[in-house]
Amino acid sequence: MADTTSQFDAVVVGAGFSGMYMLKALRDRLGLKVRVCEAGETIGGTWYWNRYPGARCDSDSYIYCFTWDKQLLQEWEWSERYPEQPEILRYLEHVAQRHDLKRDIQFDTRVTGAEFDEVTRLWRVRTDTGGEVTASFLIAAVGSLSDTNLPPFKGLNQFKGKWCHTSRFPQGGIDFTGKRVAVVGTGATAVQAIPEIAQQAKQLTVFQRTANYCVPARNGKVDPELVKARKAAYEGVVERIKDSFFGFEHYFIPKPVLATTPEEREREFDRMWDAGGFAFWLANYQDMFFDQKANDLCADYIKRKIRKTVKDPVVAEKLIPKGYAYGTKRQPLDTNYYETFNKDNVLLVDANTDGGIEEITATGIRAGGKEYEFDIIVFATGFDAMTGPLKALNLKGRGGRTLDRQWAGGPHTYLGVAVAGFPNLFTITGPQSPSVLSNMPVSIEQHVEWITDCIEHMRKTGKTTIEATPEAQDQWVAHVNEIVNQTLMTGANSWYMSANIAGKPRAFLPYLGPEGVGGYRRKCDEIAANGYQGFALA
Ligand code: NA7
Repeated sequence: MADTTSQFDAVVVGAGFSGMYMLKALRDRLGLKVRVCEAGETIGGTWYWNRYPGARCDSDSYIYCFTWDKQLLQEWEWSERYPEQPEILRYLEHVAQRHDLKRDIQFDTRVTGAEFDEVTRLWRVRTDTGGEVTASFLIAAVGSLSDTNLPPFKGLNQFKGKWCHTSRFPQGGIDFTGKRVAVVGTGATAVQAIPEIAQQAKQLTVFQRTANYCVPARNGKVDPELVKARKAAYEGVVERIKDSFFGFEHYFIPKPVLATTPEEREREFDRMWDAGGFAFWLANYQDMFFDQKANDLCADYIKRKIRKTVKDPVVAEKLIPKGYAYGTKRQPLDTNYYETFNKDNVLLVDANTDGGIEEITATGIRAGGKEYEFDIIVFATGFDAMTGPLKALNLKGRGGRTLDRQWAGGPHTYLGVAVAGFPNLFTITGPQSPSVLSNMPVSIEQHVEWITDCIEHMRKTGKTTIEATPEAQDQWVAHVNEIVNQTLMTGANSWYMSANIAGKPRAFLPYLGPEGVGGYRRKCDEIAANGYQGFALA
């Protein structure tokens, strides 16, 4: 689109699920003049960038979509239980076309900095295309997992083969046929990619730093009768996921696992295991998140499954998670992941038993003093989650303050949607909101609607700025930490705990509310109904 105007009511950064809906709501509901800046060449965000083999959503497709377009809920047909990356992109392209979104999105444009001008009360937003625009509101729709983490491995620049990160996979893919391939990392991404790459590669070597607890995805076609029944009752589905703990139709078993008989819990574990997906994680016995003994019972079930699936007992032992509680790292969903290690062309190099990566060499990787040769290295090393993409915006709030400085000890936000000292900035699914601990579209829609209502309220009441108070923010941060400190989550070196990246201050990034996304939604609505309690409006 032509960059002819420079003054907007709102600038939205990012055109994934959140940016697209934010544009729709502000433009078509409130009639605002909105500009969306998107670094990619088209819409999609996370789903534009993450095009590695096997990339697929881990939420069921019938709830991984926009629920505000009721007609589309009826019309759109997903091909499988979990939508694959190209299918999600097709869906989002369809939404963009249907709601004429692209005319307000400037593609191939990365926001490089933004400052709040305290005199004009406008945000001045700069981009890498050299442009500068101003806006009353700045809305970060940058995604929680969009800032690539490529660890500073020594020697990467001397590698003579091809390498890439899964979140910046080349368009058109990579042909692994006949190649010696390394995958570094065993998180949710690698668990999807490894079985796919192993089918093509001559030799695949997986470098594991921490073994993960994987549960079966059980992807496949959904029974047409079930699809029909869900469509007929979509309103109920939407109400339930909005009011649920994690934005799914999953509910904890309230009875403590420690109060069950071995037979009873084995039956329940089998049922969840057979259901596939996040059932084993999010519809398990609730005490497993709080009590190590309860957790051990769930973890033990998975360990037995791993030992049963992986034929070589030495490899199986390497794949058994150790040293942290089940469910405290993001649950990877497995489609032939463990089976892949039974293949003759697949080798597992485990940092704990074989030695960690020391260096990337001209011909491959040296780990544990041993040289491994590769044609291609795939880094599935994750993201600087949640705070990374916001810091990368180089924001300057009141008095030139920066997030880098304010968040030196970890994120400080109010509700995960606002930051004290940064007026008229909203962060969709920002740190300390349920975000990544929920089915993302549910949390995205909640934030977008709350922000839209807030801006509408400001316009009706003649307010020009809104800003979280430091007191409300401090209380929120304390509340977020107090709750998570009662769980086992803090014991894992997870990206939830900011522990995947050396030097990142250890802090829990999302919000694990006592009543989940439903309770968080009620809290946000109550704050709005009480005249935006904890915010200063001027
Ligand atoms: P993750 O879950 O952060 O996984 C990254 C993997 O890379 C994980 O196994 C890491 O080991 C490993 N890693 C990271 N840094 C290094 C270094 N320096 N050396 C060796 N290995 C390393 O990212 P994903 O992309 O898989 O998933 C991110 C989210 O995307 C996922 O949770 C879904 O929400 C979608 P570690 O476990 O930290 O020891």
